[in-house]
This record gives sequence, C-alpha cells and structure tokens, in this order.
Amino acid sequence: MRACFLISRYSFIYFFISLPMLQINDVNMGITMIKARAHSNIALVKYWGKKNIALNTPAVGSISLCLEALYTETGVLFDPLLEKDELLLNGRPATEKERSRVSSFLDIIRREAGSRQAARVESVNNFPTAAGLASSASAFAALALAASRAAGLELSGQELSILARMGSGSAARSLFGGFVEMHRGRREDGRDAWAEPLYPADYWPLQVIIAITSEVQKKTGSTDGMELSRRTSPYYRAWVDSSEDDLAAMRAALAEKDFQKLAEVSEFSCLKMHALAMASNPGLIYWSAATLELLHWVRTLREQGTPVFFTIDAGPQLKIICPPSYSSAIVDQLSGHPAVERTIVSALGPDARVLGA
Ligand code: 2P0
Repeated sequence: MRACFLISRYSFIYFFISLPMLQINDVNMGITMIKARAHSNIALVKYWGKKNIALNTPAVGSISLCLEALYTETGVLFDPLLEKDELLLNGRPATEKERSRVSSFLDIIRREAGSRQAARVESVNNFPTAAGLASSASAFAALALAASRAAGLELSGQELSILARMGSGSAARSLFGGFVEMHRGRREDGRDAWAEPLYPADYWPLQVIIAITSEVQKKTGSTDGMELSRRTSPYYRAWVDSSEDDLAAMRAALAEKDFQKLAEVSEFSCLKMHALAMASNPGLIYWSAATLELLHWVRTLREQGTPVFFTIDAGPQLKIICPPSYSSAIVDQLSGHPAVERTIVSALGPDARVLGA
C-alpha cells in the first residue's frame, strides 16, 4: 500500500512510503479515547545535534535505557464536533505553544489517515515536570502510539519510532523497553532514522537513581542548545565524527555485560557532550555546583570499589546507574548529602503500550 506521510514538523512536505502494516480505519475516529503509556529514557551514548531540523533527524546515533518509574499516559479522541485540537496537560489546559506543537504533530497523523478531525488529548506525567526530567521523550512516544491508534492506523514499531522522532528526537527511543539504539540514518528523507530495541529490561537488571539537585527550569532547552552547538562549537565536527566509535564501544559493553566498560563509555559520552555544549558561543552550562560535587562523589565511590557511574542530560540532575544490590546503600548516602534535594529510583522499563487493549 502506498500512503502519504507528512515528514516535517513545521512544513507540509510529503513523501510516498510503502507501509505494508498500515490500515486506515475511520470507524475508530470519534468513538473512544485511546490511551497509551510510554516510559521516559536516559541516553548512555548521547544525542546532541540535528542533521535536518525540519525532519528532526539526529546528527549522531544514541543508546539509551528505558526508565520504569517515569512515564506518560496520553489519551486521544478524534472528535468531529471539535473545531480545533484541545490539550490537557496534567489536568490543566496547556499553553498555546504546547497545544500548537501537539497540533502540528497530529497533522502528520491526520494526513496519514486522510482525516481533518480535531482531537482531544489528555496527557499526564507520573513524575514532576518541573524537576527538569525529560518529559518530551515519553510524551511524544505515548502521543504517537495513542493518536495513531485513535486515527485507525496500525503502525509497526519502526514506523511509530519515526513518527515519534518528528515530535522529539529522544521520543523515538521511548517506544521500546530495556536497552535501545537510535540510528542516525543515512537517507536524506529521514526514513532510516529510527530506534530499535537492543536488549529487553531483564537482560541486565540495572537501577537508575536520579539525584535531583534543583527544580529550577533550565534557560536553554535541548532543541535550541543543539542548534547553538552545531553553529558555534569548534568541537561539533569531532563530536559527530567520534560518535560511531562510542556506539560500537557501548554495543560491546552491553554484549559482554562489562560494567566497567559501560561506566567508562557512558561517562565519556556524557562529558564529551557537555564539553561540546560548554564550547558553544555563548557557552551552555547545564551543571550546577551540586552537579559537579556529585559527579566527583560518584567517581570516588567507584574508585573505592562500588560499581556505579553517572550521566547528565541538559539540566543539573545527576543520573546514577548501578546494579540493584548497591542501590539502597547509595540512596541512603545520597539522602543525607547536602547537594541532593531528593531522589527517584527506577528499574529498567518496558515497551510503550496501548492501555486497556
Ligand atoms: C539524549 N538529550 O540523548 C540527549 C542528551 C538531552 C541531552 O535527547 O529537539 O528533547 O526534541 O529532538 O529529544 C533531549 O533532546 O530534543 C535529548 P528534540 P530532545 O537523551
């Protein structure tokens, strides 16, 4: 079957793609709210930089862990009586900026389903958005799944991942549980920039401890930060050129379940991403003094023999990874640490799924 697929977040550009699993089924539209749950993720090999802004294709591949404890549940109902899309976020009407981002994303699905119906979207995070924890990953993955189903589309995991990517790059990874790899792809049209599961959550049970150091919103979001780095950081080319080596090293660490290697590659990718961001002009400094203090604290713990490492995203929180048997002792120590406001502990999570299906 040949179907029309809108590939831009901002402009109406179409391409023809063969989607054998796609079915258009208008009977689903306007009857029941379809709900989906997708979990958040953190990258061990980081995504920073876009190849094509309109298609939202990443300049580098990435490898992530799915977080069981953090998820978004989103319900979508296409309603012929609605004049425009409505969005409730955590029980409150969304801002016009948020509504319009979701509306542009729904346009992709409407185009695919051959529909013009507006939708009611209700999205709830089970974690505090103000903590600066990435919510766009789980939000756009849940929205891609719920909205495509509500529109009567049956997309494969790969097709859903491409769709979610157009909402947010990290969302492409949140369709899958366990350990996930996002491919940067080679094609100009972005049709090979999708994520796939590497190993399920039970392959290597690890725990993630999120040390919240500050709940202040960051000044520069990832989307703008990435573009600033691409345009101004003298390290950008080296970052892109060295990314395949990091991905290969991470795949090897996972295949061998080599914790020391996992720690080294993850910290290397994290620090390299932050060096790239700091060398942008003006420099992007996502860390606080507490972030730096905790980073040294984790390294000291590892030097003393605890299998543990850190990673940091575009904000001041430290994500600490360890085997489950070490988790409660680390949390106990962190709880008394003056740099830590509170902690969230998570095991590795499952695939995104439609609820009640
Ligand atoms: C990551 N981050 O790999 C990296 C590390 C933040 C730091 O993916 O512009 O919100 O929507 O594609 O997905 C955050 O970037 O950016 C992110 P867009 P997104 O997890």
